[in-house]
Amino acid sequence: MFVDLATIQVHSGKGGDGTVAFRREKYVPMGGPAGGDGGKGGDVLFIGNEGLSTLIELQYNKVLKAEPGENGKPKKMNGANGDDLIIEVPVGTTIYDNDTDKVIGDITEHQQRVLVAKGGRGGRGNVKFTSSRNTAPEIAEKGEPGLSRSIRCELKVLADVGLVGLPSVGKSTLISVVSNSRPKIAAYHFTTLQPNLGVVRVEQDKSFVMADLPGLIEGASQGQGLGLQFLRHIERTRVILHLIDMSGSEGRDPYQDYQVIQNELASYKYDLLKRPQIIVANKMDLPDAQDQLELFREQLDDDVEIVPISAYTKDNVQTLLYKTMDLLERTKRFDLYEETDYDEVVEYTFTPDEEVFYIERGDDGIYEVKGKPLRKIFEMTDFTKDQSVKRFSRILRSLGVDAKLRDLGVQNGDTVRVFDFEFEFID
Ligand SMILES: Nc1nc2c(ncn2[C@@H]2O[C@H](COP(=O)(O)OP(=O)(O)OP(=O)(O)O)[C@@H](O)[C@H]2O)c(=O)[nH]1
Ligand SMILES: [Mg+2]
Repeated sequence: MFVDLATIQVHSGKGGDGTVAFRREKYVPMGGPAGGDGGKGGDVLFIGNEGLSTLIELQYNKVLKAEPGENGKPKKMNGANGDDLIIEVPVGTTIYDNDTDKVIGDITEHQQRVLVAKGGRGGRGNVKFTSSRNTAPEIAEKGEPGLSRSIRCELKVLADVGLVGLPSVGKSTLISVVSNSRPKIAAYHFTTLQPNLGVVRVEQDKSFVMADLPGLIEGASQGQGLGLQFLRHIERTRVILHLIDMSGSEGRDPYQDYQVIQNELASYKYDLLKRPQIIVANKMDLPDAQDQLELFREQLDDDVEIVPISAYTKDNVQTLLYKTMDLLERTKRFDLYEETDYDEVVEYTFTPDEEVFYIERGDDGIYEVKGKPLRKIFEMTDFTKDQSVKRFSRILRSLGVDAKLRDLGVQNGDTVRVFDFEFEFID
């Protein structure tokens, strides 16, 4: 089954906790501190794989976690780093932050990597807290917590040329006669329900990738039918071949058909009319086609080239391919996303200009010390160890928390809250 949209929850690994340990060996009278550091938590990464063509795997795995780092060990041994979580996606997948709708990365190459959540740093073991003042520290940090993010993946097929048109105009027939692609062809509408890609070899060393897309209908850009899903796949194509059934079969009016599709391309979020286009007048082997084509030429006032063909008899198809190749060569590559579509945060740790802490007064009148950077220091403190708690107090003092509280009128013995913990303020 073809799936081109998936929303998942990812978690990077928590860092391993640092350890408090001391050497206890024979013949070593006073063993020094020997607690190792925790290992780093695993990152969450996406990687492009050209062998994949659907996001179906992600539909069945909604929550994905990288491994936590291992805790530090005695004898100065550090914990092992947690394994990264590497999520393979087809080339052409855009990765969004589902909460902000910003693009985190766009995978357009095989093996391209996008980091979405860095694993937590390992906590330091007591070896690292040894100093001349404290030669036997009972202090170790806990590992830094991992990150959780809601991620949306959208697959937008990578093709140079996209076949666009109403249902049954002959898109699949055309790709089947010019490429290695063999999609289903039938007289009923919506025969094609997923994009088919084919390589078109024009000359010995000239080829391009063509995408046969599901038929569009009026209102597609507003989500009519499966419209938006289909339009998404036109986004990356550089040249559009707009197919029209010039025989006017099924009582259709070719010029009206043309306008319906042009309207949908114009109303889509990226103005798809900016893409260079060739109008392919198909089914020219049918009786009324020649007359209809003349009428069409009179009605059309856009400056777009019209190439009449019959996909069925292959008449003039080679000319169409040369003209398409020529247009492709004159069309620059473009970036699908603008800078403003991208997530500004490059690495998901602290934003440098963020205030380390701030103080608010709670509903009960108690002062509360908060702040994301401080939160991390708090979460990495082992409050079951006296020396760790003391160290945390020292950090608060050096950051200026005590001074600020004093300025606010907090007195000795008053209660102060730091996240979930209540402390007695002692000057
Ligand atoms: N006479 C004639 N019939 C054609 C030609 N091209 C396609 N057809 C017929 O038109 C019908 C629809 O062709 P498809 O290639 O399936 O059309 P499509 O545009 O892919 O249709 P959807 O996938 O439903 O959007 C089939 O019965 C084809 O045999 C042509 O050049 N001449
Ligand atoms: Mg088709």
